[in-house]
Amino acid sequence: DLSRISRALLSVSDKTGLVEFARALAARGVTLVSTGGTHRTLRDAGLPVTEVSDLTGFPEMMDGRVKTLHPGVHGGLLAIRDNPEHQAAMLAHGIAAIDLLVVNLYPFEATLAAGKPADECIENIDIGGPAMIRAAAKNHEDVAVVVDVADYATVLADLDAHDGAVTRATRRRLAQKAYARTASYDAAIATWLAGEIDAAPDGQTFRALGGTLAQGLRYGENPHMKAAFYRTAGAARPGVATARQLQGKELSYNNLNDTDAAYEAVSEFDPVRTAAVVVVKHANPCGVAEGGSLLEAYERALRCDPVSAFGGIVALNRTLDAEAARRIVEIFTEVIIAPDATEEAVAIVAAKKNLRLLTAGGIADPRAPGQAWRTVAGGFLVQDRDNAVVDDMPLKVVTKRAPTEAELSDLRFAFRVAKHVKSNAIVYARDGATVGIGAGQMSRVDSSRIAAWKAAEAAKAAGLPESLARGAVVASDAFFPFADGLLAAAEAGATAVIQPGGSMRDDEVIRAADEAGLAMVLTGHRHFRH
Ligand code: 93A
Repeated sequence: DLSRISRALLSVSDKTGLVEFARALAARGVTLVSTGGTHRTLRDAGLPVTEVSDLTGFPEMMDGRVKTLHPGVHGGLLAIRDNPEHQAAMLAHGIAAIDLLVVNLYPFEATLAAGKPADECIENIDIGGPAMIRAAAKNHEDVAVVVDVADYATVLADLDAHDGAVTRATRRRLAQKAYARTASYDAAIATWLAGEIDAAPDGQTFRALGGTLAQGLRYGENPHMKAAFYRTAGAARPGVATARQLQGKELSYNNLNDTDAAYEAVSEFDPVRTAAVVVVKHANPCGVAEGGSLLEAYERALRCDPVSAFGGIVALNRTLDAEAARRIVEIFTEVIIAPDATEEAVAIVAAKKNLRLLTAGGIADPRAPGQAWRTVAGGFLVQDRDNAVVDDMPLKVVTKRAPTEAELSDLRFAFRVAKHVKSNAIVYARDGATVGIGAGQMSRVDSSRIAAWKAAEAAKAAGLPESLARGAVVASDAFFPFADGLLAAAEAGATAVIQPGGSMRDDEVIRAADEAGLAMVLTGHRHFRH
């Protein structure tokens, strides 16, 4: 579990804390090796230090472009200590093991940020540094690698606590940090080059965030905006990035964004338990339903808001079959996405030349961890994807009346949908189908009113005398700050409510629910989505 540190190679551009750290290493009996500038700094401080050229037998050359790129260095970093063949190779070629690598890279990002000319940026692309960092990190079972001045103290603390050795836990942590550093370094270079180059391979100008180009797009959210679609590295989540387009027009930026919203929403429904369909418009669901078959689920989803469904995206959680396909193609639809499609369904969709049909190859796990990014001016935000699922939440009944079994099932359904509706989200549902959705309003009570109004409109469209909100349940993605949003729901005829709770005025909201005869449950989890 412990790796003794006998020899360290130091090669740093940022020399902050270098002399102190090297002195502390020397005092613990560590032999020091270093590259030109680092060597000079250490020697001037009076420390005993060998030059890397003594190790390689080569002088640093080509303006320093080649200084550590040599088996004398990389063999010392990569050799597996308890592998006899590796040991024999070291012996045969006079290679000495390096147990600790301390590198910080040529300041590419800082050079770029300072607005320096391109040739200077290029000269600041470090090659030998990342090569050594990656080698040492790969061999972290034997080698410790430090890429951050802040970790000098970490290493010294380990050496003192473990008699001159670094623990495996520390080495692994440092290795992870090392790869994160080289990844972000190369991403910065790639992003810069993308901006430098006028036409990328797809004929578009784009800036990569470290993904691989999946598709060049004709334009972005608006025609004057250039755009491209990237796939990120790592385990692929079934969805837009894994999907095969079987037919139809080229996908647009908005298509991809909406298709993602639709497929992520429909992935909340376990295909073994139920068929489910989500219809999305402008990144919001305008109809979601479960059913005994995809056809039934589609019909019921459509009923929620048939006007908005026009030109929508339809996502299904099971293999698209002929009967569902036949019905879907009757209505103008932009995209259909499903885990798979039967041959017959494919043939039916083929009659609509422009309609895009995508098969994702599977259904995503709503509980899977992951990350979501979004840009802000001059940077980006990263957060965990919302993988909270209502089935896992202990629901707390707070009203005098507890929901019935049927209400409870609809409450869960409505909250599952609310997670995928932009905040403020209010969702009316009944018998496993949405009947009114209020999305994206700045005030919760406005979303409540819109959802209730939509439910009334849906009834009219279906020729029904009474609003579909009557006798339905309602979900709110976040707590009701005041009783008014809840009262709007009661007035519309809802019988039960699901919401996170946690407002300062929860008591007032619960009292209002009791007075209106509503059953209410709290989830303790919020599903903001902006
Ligand atoms: O130009 S390089 O890519 N070629 C190399 O072989 C090499 N080895 C280390 N740059 C290289 N380095 C980098 O030099 C290190 O990553 C570090 O940033 C810098 C330290 O140089 P010096 O010790 O001369 O100040």
